[in-house]
Amino acid sequence: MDIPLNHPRHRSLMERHRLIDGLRQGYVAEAGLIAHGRGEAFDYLLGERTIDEARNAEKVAVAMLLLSENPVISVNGNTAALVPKEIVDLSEAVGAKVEVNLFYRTPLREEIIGKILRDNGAEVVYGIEEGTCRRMTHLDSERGRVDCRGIWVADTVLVPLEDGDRAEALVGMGKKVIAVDLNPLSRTSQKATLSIVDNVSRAVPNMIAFAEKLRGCSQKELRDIINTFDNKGNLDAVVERIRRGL
Ligand code: PTJ
Repeated sequence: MDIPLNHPRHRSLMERHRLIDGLRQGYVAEAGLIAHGRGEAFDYLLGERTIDEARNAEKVAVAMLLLSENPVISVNGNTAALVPKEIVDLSEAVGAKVEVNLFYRTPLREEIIGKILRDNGAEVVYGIEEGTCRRMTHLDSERGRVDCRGIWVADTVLVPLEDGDRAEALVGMGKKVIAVDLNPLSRTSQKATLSIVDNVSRAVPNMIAFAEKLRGCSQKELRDIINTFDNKGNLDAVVERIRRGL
C-alpha cells in the first residue's frame, strides 16, 4: 500500500498497514488490529510524539535492563509487526533474551514470529519449542505459558502491549515488569513496576539510543537513575498532561 510521503499522518498509516500485512501473513491476531486502534486513540491524545514522561521512563527502563541479571523481552504479534529489527537490536544492546509470548497462541503464529525475529538477527528465540515451556500459576490464558529458560527465570521482563492479568502475575512472581502501553489507565500501566506510555514504535528506538549512552555507566550511576524515579508520580503526570490537553 502506497501512502504519499507528504501525508500528514504518513507514519501512523504505514503502521496500520504493517499490522494489516501481519494479519494477512497469519501472525498478527485479529484482535491486534482492535488493540492498535485503541492505542492510536491514546497516541492522538499524546500528540503522537514521545512526551517527556515517556522519555524519562525509557531511560530508567534501560538502566533497569542493564542492571538485570537475566532480562527478557516478550514479543507478541503487534510488536513483531511494528518493531521486529528494533527488538533484536535492543536485546543485543542491553543483553536481553527474546521470547515469543502470545495471548491468542497458535503454534503457526509462534513459528512465523520466531522466523521474523531470526531473519532480523536474533540468534536464539525462546518460547517456541514444545517441552521448554511451563505455565505460570493463577493465569489461565495462553500468556501464562512461558519458557523455563526465558521469562520463567527472568528478573526483569519488558512487555509491550500486554494484558493486565499477566503484568500483575509477573509482578506477583517477584519480577520487575517494564510495560510499554499507550494507555496510562490500563491495568498493565497501573500494575507494572515501570510504565512507559509511548508508542512501541517510538519507545524501542529511543531505548536503543539510551542503551548506547548508558552502556559506559557504573552500576551505581545506573542505580541512581532508577532510585530517583517515581513511577506512580510519572504516570499521574501523563494523565494530567492528557487532561490539560483536552
Ligand atoms: O499477539 P497476541 O496474541 O499476544 O495479542 C496481542 C494483543 C495486542 C491483541 C493482546 O495483547 C491484547 O488484546 O491486548 P489489549 O488487552 O487490547 O491491550 C493492548 C494495549 O496496548 C492497549 O492498552 C493499547 O492502548 C496499547 N497499545 C496498542 N497499540 C500500541 C499500544 N501501546 C503501545 N504501542 C502501540 N503501538
